[in-house]
Amino acid sequence: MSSTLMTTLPVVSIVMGSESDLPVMEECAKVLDELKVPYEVHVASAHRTPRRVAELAVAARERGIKVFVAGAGGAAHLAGVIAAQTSLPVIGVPIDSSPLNGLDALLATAMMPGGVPVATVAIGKAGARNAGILASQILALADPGLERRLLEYKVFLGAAVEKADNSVKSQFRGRAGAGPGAAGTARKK
Ligand code: RP5
Repeated sequence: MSSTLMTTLPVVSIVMGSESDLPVMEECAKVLDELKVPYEVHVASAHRTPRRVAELAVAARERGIKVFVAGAGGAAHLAGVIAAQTSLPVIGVPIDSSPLNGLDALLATAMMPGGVPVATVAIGKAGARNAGILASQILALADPGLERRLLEYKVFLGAAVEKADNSVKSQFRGRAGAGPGAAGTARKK
């Protein structure tokens, strides 16, 4: 019962480069809510408020933070700049906020020089959600309760696919060419 996550003090720090990134980064917050992982949220920009980013990175351990999740778009240096100033793990979320639809942010976030890793997830909302799950998986190494909630989440994901499988099969049932209870070759033209 000595787990850090038994407290309400934040253990994940979500940082985004702009308020315009919030609709994407909200997905990270949502999954942390579902998994009951306490977090803090900041807007700080590697380019517009570099000193603020440095303060957040350097003082994170003192605040009890264990993992950073940093999301930014365009020339996305936020995750890398945080990683440069802390030994905490940093997960980077490339955001599709530019004319290049996040490809620029993906490369800027992932292509870090040797020695300064950023664990980069997919572009956009799926990436933000995965960042929350990955942060939780890191924390779960020392938290059996969280590990249990992550396993329950996997069961939930599997059940959703099985439900979809049944739903799609029922839509094809009775159609010419469809096998018993399955899609079969019904879509053959
Ligand atoms: C990046 O520039 C931010 O992370 C955001 O994705 C993008 C646009 O920011 P705003 O101009 O909307 O503030 O630094």
